[in-house]
Amino acid sequence: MQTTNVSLERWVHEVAELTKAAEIKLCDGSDEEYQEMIGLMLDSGLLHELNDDYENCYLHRSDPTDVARVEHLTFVCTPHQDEAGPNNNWMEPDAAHAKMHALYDGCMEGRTMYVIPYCMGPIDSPYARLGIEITDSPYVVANMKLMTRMGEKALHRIEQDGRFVRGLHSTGDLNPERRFIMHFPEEMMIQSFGSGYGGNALLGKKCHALRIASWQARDEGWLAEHMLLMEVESPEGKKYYLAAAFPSACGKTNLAMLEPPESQAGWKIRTLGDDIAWLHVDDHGQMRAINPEAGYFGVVPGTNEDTNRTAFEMIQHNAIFTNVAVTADNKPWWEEKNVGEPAIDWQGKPYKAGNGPAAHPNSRFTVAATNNSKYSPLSDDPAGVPITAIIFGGRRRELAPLVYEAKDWNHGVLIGASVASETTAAAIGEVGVVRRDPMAMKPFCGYNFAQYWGHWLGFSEKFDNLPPIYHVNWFRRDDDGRFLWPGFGENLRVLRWIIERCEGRAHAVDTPIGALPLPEDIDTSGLDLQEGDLEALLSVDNDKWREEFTAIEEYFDSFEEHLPDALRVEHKKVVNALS
Ligand code: GTP
Ligand code: SPV
Ligand code: MN
Repeated sequence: MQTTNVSLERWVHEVAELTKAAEIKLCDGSDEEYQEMIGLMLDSGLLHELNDDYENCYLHRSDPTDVARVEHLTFVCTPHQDEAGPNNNWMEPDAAHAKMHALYDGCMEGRTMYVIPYCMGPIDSPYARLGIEITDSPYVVANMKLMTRMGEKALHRIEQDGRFVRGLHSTGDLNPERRFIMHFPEEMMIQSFGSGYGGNALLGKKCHALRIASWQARDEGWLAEHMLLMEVESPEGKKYYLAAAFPSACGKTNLAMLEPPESQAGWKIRTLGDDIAWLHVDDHGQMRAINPEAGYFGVVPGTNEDTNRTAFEMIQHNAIFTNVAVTADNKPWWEEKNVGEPAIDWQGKPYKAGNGPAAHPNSRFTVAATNNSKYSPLSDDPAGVPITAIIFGGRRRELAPLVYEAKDWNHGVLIGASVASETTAAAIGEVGVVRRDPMAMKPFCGYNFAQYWGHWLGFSEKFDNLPPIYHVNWFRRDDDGRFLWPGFGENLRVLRWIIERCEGRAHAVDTPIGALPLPEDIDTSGLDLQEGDLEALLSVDNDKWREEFTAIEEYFDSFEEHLPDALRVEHKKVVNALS
């Protein structure tokens, strides 16, 4: 272990002593090292080769009890429970440290401990932040290589800056009874034990870039958000940058890589990020954003030529698949792939119809962002991109219209804070139940939501030219369960209305919840919508919204005296308008 950072050196040796690791390997992030990890995992059976048509692609089957994030085992550890808020599980830091210390004791005996330096954000960006993840998992090393700027350059910057987040991860024995994801924001520390899956184990992602970063962002005056970041270029060549927050498995990756349908000729989409954005207001008062990540850990099921051709092609080379099924000729397979038949399910058993889906509903791909044909080179711009509009959204089979616009920033914060969405397979627990998921950050905000909303509201006190805020819902259904809106590439039609509004050109009608387009304000050329679908998608039922606002108020009340007055004021304004 070679580093000039004395405190890093000391910490690594402390961890090695505690975990009794046989060997310490400092990762350099090279392609050779990546191939070495792949080789190790092929030998140990952690990875499986796939058909040669999928060049340099591999399959990993995680433990069947370890297939998604575990919100009930994820904690924010602060001296006072109020700091974590009712939105987080809380543990007192000393108790959490003691618990984790006991779990880590000897957990890497006879095994290699990998030390991964990584940079979240463009390596030379003032907005980027550094971290070190220590792990005993070669799967984590390989995934971190694809998803972050990892290795020598990151270590060099850590040695220059001195500040970095410390993350310690061990897969342990994968016993769900001994699984914890702990955050110590004041110590800039993450401790994860007992899971090898996604956001539980790839600590740069949700643990660092959202939970710890949101805490830092509050202190430093910026925002760390669960948002995709995309460029939309008009046929005239004008570029717009949208940041959109939807809950897990609610369409961020798909929107970020949107393929314009034939009817939308001349429009171009480029991806900056599919999951996380860090937003800052620059010296000129312009809100800008970077994507801290450098790769995608995306939902596989549902990906096909029609829904997302970009992603479909992107995962045919240099990808790691986790928990998909395979065909008889050893190609990865998943529900709605629309080609091939499953032979072996995600658990490695012969596939039988009636035994549930062949691929796990939360099966994922990992790829470097540069695999994406719509990758924007601006992803590496240290200054980030100027934000045209912020969009919130959720998965609501009822109520929420296709799109509406906030009256101003503070009303937009209320809209964000009021987001509710049906739960998905991205986290362990029941699927399809509506729960409140403010700003799509319920599982990811590293401190009390009440303070977080206060932080958002504070932007309108400090800055004048903040981007307008919108809400979208691609997931409205009729009584038979049919989606009213075709979604995917056709979502561009809605983005076009948003962009036209930002340009001051498009028409809208005021309603108590915000401004909506009329059906004729949305381009529906070439769409085969059923009679009345668009009207239903753009209708606001005041009675139902009054009920919704009662539920929102009850939720806000759970934050007691911490709730910002300005949010109550915004809530009251809408309630008055509704009655
Ligand atoms: P995380 O990675 O968990 O944060 O998810 P995400 O927000 O990136 O969601 P993603 O784009 O991966 O979509 C999740 C699921 O929703 C996939 O199965 C998609 O096929 C489906 N989906 C995405 N966009 C649309 C849409 O516009 N309409 C419909 N009906 N389904 C969609
Ligand atoms: C999410 O659940 O929002 C994800 C997947 O993006 S994970 O990395 O597992 O958190
Ligand atoms: Mn996500």
